[in-house]
Amino acid sequence: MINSQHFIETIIVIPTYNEADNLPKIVKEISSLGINNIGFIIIDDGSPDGTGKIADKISNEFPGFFKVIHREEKMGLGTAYVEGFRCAIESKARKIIQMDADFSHPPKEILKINYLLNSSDIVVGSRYIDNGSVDPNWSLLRKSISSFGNFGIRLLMGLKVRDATSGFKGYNSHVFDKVILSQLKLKGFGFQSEVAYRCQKKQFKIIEHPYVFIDRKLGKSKMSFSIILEALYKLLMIRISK
Ligand SMILES: Nc1nc2c(ncn2[C@@H]2O[C@H](COP(=O)(O)OP(=O)(O)OP(=O)(O)O)[C@@H](O)[C@H]2O)c(=O)[nH]1
Ligand SMILES: [Mg+2]
Repeated sequence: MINSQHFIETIIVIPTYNEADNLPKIVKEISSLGINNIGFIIIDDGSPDGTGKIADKISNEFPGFFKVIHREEKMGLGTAYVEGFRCAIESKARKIIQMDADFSHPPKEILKINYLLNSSDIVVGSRYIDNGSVDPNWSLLRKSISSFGNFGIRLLMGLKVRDATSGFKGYNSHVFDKVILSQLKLKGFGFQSEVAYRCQKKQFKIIEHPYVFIDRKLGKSKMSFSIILEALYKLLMIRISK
């Protein structure tokens, strides 16, 4: 249900593709954190497992702002976020928090991210600062892929943020007055770093907040060296284009 009379302090933006089991649970857990005037935007890409229908059902029962954007087919994380952010800005939310649906980004950290947004422009959930880490159960190979990707992207893009590929971030909505959504190019994994790069160029105040990334319990990870190499190449093109 969309209740435009609600003042929205914080909107949680979640892209979904086949998250039927996770979505109801994560919305419930976030709602129980006690954040005032919280809203949700779900961007579902025609998930074959029916996530879109489940999102509609939650929306009908939710007592505040809950918008579901349905897209016909899988079009990538980056374009889903761009649509979600656009909708969040239209709804005049003051703060926008992006996260995955699969519990890799622990919902309880939203409380701190939301709070830190009172004294910063952007908060980056970070696995690579003290008290943050990747999933302790990851294999050495998966850890190496993640840290190689992060190190390579930081170097390539000159990024100061320690977790350059984080998908767990909060923004004060005024950030998008300067970071222009229509200019964001990357559709996949590289999107997170492209946003970090464009935010750094606009000299926003960025705080990193540590969290422990937990691997999805359901489904198999798609991450690989080839995905990272593709992101590195596309990010390089962005860096040398201006
Ligand atoms: N709308 C939309 N959502 C997507 C798309 N691809 C992934 N997602 C969602 O974006 C979030 C992050 O995607 P994941 O599949 O968890 O990506 P990941 O964490 O790099 O990979 P895993 O290790 O498999 O978890 C999840 O909530 C997904 O459901 C897409 O093409 N469209
Ligand atoms: Mg995931």
